[in-house]
Amino acid sequence: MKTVFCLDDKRPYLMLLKVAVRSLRAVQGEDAPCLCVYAGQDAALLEALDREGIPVARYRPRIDPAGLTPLGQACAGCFLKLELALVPELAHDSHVLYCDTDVFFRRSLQELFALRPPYMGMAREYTAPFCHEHQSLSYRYRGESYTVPMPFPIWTFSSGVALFHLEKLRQRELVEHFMAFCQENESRIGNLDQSLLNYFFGKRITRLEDRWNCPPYRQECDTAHIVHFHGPKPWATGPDLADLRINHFERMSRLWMEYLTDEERAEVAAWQG
Ligand SMILES: [Mn+2]
Repeated sequence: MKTVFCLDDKRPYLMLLKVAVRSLRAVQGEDAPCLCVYAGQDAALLEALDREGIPVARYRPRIDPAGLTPLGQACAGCFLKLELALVPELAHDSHVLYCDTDVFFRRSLQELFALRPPYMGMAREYTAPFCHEHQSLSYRYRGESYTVPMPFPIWTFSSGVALFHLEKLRQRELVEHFMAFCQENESRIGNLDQSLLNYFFGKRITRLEDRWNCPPYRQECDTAHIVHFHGPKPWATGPDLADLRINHFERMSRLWMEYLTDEERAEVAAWQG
């Protein structure tokens, strides 16, 4: 199964991606299949991906950033994962493991790769409560109107790691319906791509165990297979989100830094904040 990442032209995300792929290869072997779906136009960045040996699928998103809210536009890259079933380079992949670039692999993924969730598998997110102002959301597709009742509020699934059953999403125009839902409702939801997945797919999402997506600030992180720098990024030292730099954060940051060259470490040190 391919591990898929998405990237636009935000420079720090390239560094995150490099470590994600280096740690993937450390855990799964040098030939672990991966793909970077790239929505930008930066030749230097493409060169960097090439030097790193990361295969790239250049992709023009269906969800046009120009049609999004200001917050959506600022975070446009996060919506790319919603379109993986439409990426031509993945047309023959029945399942993929999508991961944010801010993850870091620590242990084998074999058990995760063996799972076959009916639609998608995602782990729980503990810091984002499930809440919404709407009883239902609607959208139009091919002249018809559809209503999506909001799922019963239990918890929110994190979109940082998602095992997508792409074949299922391509059946019965499900992904087309989802795109129509996203385009119409991005302005009505709270938490970007994650809310769109949670609200549209609701109970069709299969829960993954916490070890497949664990933030460093949770105590359980020590035994996680995939660490997700959800919240403060590994180089963070400033006051922003300082309350989440607890438990294993410092140690996981150090482990993350070990994947960098001296030059990269110097670059990262200048970001701080
Ligand atoms: Mn993330």
